[in-house]
Amino acid sequence: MGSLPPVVWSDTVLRHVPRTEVWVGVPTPGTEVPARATVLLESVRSAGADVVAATPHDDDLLLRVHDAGLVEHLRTVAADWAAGDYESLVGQDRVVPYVFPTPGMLDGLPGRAPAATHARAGVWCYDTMTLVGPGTWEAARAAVDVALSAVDLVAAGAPAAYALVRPPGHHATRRAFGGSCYLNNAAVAAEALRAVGHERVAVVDVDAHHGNGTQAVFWQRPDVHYASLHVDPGAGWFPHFVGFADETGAGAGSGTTANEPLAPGTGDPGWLAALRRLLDRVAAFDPGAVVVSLGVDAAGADPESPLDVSTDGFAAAGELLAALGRPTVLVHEGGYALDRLGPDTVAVLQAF
Ligand code: SP5
Ligand code: ZN
Repeated sequence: MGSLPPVVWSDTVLRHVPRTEVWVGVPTPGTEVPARATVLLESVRSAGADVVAATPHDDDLLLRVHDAGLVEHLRTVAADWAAGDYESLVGQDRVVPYVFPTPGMLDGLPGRAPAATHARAGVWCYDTMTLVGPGTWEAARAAVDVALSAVDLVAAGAPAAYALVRPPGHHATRRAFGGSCYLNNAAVAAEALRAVGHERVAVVDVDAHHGNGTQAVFWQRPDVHYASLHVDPGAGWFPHFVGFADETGAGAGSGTTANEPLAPGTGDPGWLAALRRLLDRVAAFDPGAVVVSLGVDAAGADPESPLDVSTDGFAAAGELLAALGRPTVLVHEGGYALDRLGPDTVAVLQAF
């Protein structure tokens, strides 16, 4: 049992309460709950980690990743929804989209900024599962501060630091949120590592789902390598449309994306073999620093993924990630089995 890297924390991440998510038209209980973070905090404390408070950071790095319109929308839409009085009109206090101005809807026409808040709700969002409520913006923005504070620790010489955050980020694209994610914490951390002088940065995404947002942000970037192993979207799993093995980047970023889609049911041997293949590519890229998108929803017990990774498997993954030998910022992503979150996350962190 080694000691853990420093853990960065902010109470404000607890303020996002999804309550329900609309899936196939039905409000189902949200799984990305505040208790995830409190369970993780208790687990890392019990394992002896130093927990340090996040410090505020301005929007400069956030705006390298996200369109200012998305940021402004998230900052204001909950208050606008409350003022629109949807709660008394229809009993809904969460921002829920009902129409999406997709390329197919506009079909080349010049779409206008909508007058109604319930129409605006679909402009910056791509699913019906990622609702905005009171506190969502505050929590999502705090998560970015936590990730940036973890980068600060590594920039100051720590070999690794863990950003204990929620809501997660890797499904958030430059101009759209979804998949329980609002702001892409890991992508902002990668930009921050670039900004402190690392010429090449790798993002290794071990969450059970493909990080379509992070891949999209860095798709054409030669300086940031995105590598992910995840349940095969071609087998019917979120994010469905992307995350396939033949997606390897474009333009100047050709060859700086790598995906290892895995069959549902894949356990430790297949998962770790895929991680080794990805890490060989990352080592050849020779990054100055690494961001790990640390989702632990590949756990066998997880309600959101059909992968079957054990706590020993996560410990082995931690050893492989640490063996890259690069300064590493670990940013929490998914993991929804509350009894597995702590042990699996600590198992990864102990290797550092
Ligand atoms: C960060 C992360 O792990 N996001 C996962 C988002 C996956 N969401 C897809 C959900 C598909 C339907 N799930 C049914 C559960 C209903 N509560
Ligand atoms: Zn996930």
